[in-house]
Amino acid sequence: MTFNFYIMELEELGWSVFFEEAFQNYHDMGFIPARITAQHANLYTAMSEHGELEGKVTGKFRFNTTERSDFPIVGDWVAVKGNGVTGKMSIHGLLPRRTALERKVASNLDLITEAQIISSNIDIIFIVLGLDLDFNIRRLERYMFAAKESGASSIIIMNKFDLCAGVDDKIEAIRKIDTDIPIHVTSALGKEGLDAIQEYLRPAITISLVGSSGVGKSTIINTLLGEEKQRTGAVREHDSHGRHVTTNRELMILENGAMVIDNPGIRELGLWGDESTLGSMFEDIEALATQCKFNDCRHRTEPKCAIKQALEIGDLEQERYDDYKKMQRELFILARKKDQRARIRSKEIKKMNGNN
Ligand SMILES: Nc1nc2c(ncn2[C@@H]2O[C@H](COP(=O)(O)OP(=O)(O)OP(=O)(O)O)[C@@H](O)[C@H]2O)c(=O)[nH]1
Ligand SMILES: [Mg+2]
Ligand SMILES: [Zn+2]
Repeated sequence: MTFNFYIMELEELGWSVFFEEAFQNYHDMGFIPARITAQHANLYTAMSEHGELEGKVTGKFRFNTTERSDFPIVGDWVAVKGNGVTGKMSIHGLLPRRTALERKVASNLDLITEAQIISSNIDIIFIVLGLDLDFNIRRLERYMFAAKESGASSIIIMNKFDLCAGVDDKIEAIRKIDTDIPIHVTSALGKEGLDAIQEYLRPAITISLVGSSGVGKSTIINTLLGEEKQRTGAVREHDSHGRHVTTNRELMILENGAMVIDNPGIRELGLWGDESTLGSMFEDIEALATQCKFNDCRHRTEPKCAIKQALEIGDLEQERYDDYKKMQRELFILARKKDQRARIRSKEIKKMNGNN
């Protein structure tokens, strides 16, 4: 017997055949599945058939895990030993992620390049922009890249409409990057335009809100929740310290059964992924490149270069092209670092085996 008022069915938490199959071995060993809803340092909270549970990963899990991205994060399904009476659990395994929103993090002066998972097993990403802040299409491109890489679908919310005179030119700029992505204009504070957002909130659907600090992510969630659950805050001066109001990720369950993850504002979204995703965002550029005279045209001094021609006559915006090159270069460097890292790893493993 447990003391939880309401015990959720796994399907209500987003469980599906995908996880069922991945869980089979754990099931045979007597584990139960749970979905991570919050994390404070190394202490996790999760929802399960036994209600809410709290606990850490086991020593063995820790020992066997080298990549930061292989530790559980909010949204993940994990295999646990749990006790519904005490509310305690220990986490023994991490199930594969159906979708994952990732970014590159550089630590130790960029010596270690690794992925940080922002949220996992999400269905829809809400990319939130604040219409009061300077509209930066290049920053948005990075969010759109990460969203595409994630495997989830995404929408754009242009919030704080009450502080902005016009949005048409901004929408037009977005349409140049993506002709299909749904764009919604809202005022979370004035509770305007949120009916359209409500449509996305379906039972067992997981939504993650991302965007810079102060754009109104938590305010949107509060409005959707119908209560002031998430702390919100005025945008302070653009100093680099202590500007973020939300400091912890949390998965919340709305009354209608949808789940939302509030995220701290992201200052810089380092690209994590591969070039094919970039190609799908810049199809026009890739198509132009196929029309260059030379197959290996670098679009610099080569004659009959379709890209240079398009730039000259204004068919292709210089800024957009520059950004494409920049992102391409960033992904190239990332791929090289990943390679280096994999080589070091395999050397380490060989060494270890050799010493045995
Ligand atoms: N005028 C106006 N202000 C808004 C709107 N939405 C949010 N705000 C205000 O903007 C400030 C920042 O909102 P938050 O919801 O805390 O922003 P956030 O995106 O969660 O920020 P972080 O948690 O730091 O990432 C608060 O003072 C809100 O009241 C809006 O539609 N219009
Ligand atoms: Mg917030
Ligand atoms: Zn060319």
